[in-house]
Amino acid sequence: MENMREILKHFGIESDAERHGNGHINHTYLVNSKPRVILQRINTNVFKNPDAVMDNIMAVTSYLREQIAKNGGDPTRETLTFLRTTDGDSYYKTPEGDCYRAYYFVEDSISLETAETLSDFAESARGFAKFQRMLASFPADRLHETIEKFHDTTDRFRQLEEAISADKAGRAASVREEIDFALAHKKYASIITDAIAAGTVPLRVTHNDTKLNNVLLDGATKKALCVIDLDTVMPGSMLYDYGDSLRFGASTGTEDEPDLSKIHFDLAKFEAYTGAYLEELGDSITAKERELMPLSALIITLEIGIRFLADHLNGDVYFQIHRENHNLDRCRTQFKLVSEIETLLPQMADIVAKY
Ligand code: ADP
Ligand code: GN1
Ligand code: MG
Repeated sequence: MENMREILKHFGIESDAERHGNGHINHTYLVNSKPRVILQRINTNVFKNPDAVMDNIMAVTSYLREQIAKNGGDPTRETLTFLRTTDGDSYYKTPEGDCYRAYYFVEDSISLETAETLSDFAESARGFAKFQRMLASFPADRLHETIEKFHDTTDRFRQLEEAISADKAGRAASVREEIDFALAHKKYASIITDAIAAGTVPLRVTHNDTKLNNVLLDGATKKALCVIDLDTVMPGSMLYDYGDSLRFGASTGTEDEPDLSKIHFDLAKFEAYTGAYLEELGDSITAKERELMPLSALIITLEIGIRFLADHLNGDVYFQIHRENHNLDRCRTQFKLVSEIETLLPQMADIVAKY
């Protein structure tokens, strides 16, 4: 990729790069330099203010570096290390306005798309919980809100309703069943945001995109190593982080599985994640947060489901798609999970109470 060679020169690197990873938002490349590097084009349609994104990331990673060193860890493997451009900037903007950043590839690590074993999934819980703990004393008002109302489920419903009325891609009539499902579950939307407003659930510095593939495990020990994909680190509720991990990792299938008979919410995975998460967080979690843990998995799964549905209605302008009706398939797995979680809530509450 000639274009990538030119861009890499601005980071002082002479090398090739190839596409890498399964993210839905940024364009990620693995660079064959020594040491290897990740080059990423920031999706500026999603992140309208790349300066704010990079300012957050540089502040958070340098804070984490200090914390990790203080705890006797290895900052070069346990957080991301960004390269400066030859002009000393945290990202490079091409004459066409594309924004690229570069950071070291963490060697001998793995990034999972599905939780194959309970212990790998429990490790991911430890990774995200530790991340939250390390950032507990980070000054939250230092952070920019990189995407406004990112986890405001009520506002996500407003956006869905806008997409239904606009019907830009002419698809609304064909997804009546999914639209009806979404609207029938709207009652859940404001539970976490209301608790934040009432002060019973605290705002913390959270990751906000805690999919399994956003935490690296050590390839040799399989222990949680490094939390990545830091674009959405902002003040938020830990409930969205906790719930989002379960949405993705406690499903028995992939997020875009077209065969819904393969999609179930796995209580054993729920327990593995919950036990490890609570153990790692210790007593820093409040009673209200604990109480809302089971519902949080439902609420975030509903939220992401309606975002996929809204994007399908808008003509697939937000999430990268790789086939026809990809966002609709993604929406359907989420709604299947919502239905199952709804019936499992009492059992999930019993599990939370055990830890
Ligand atoms: P996106 O925002 O598109 O999800 P990510 O930052 O999550 O982009 O990167 C996409 C994928 O690339 C990750 O899921 C992971 O598999 C891989 N990856 C990203 N950064 C690193 C890194 N520093 N070391 C190893 N793998 C990485
Ligand atoms: C996107 O970038 P990626 O693939 O890690 C999205 C998340 C969704 C997720 C669904 C900035 O995450 O909010 O939960 O897809 N990120 C953004 O898979 O919108
Ligand atoms: Mg990612």
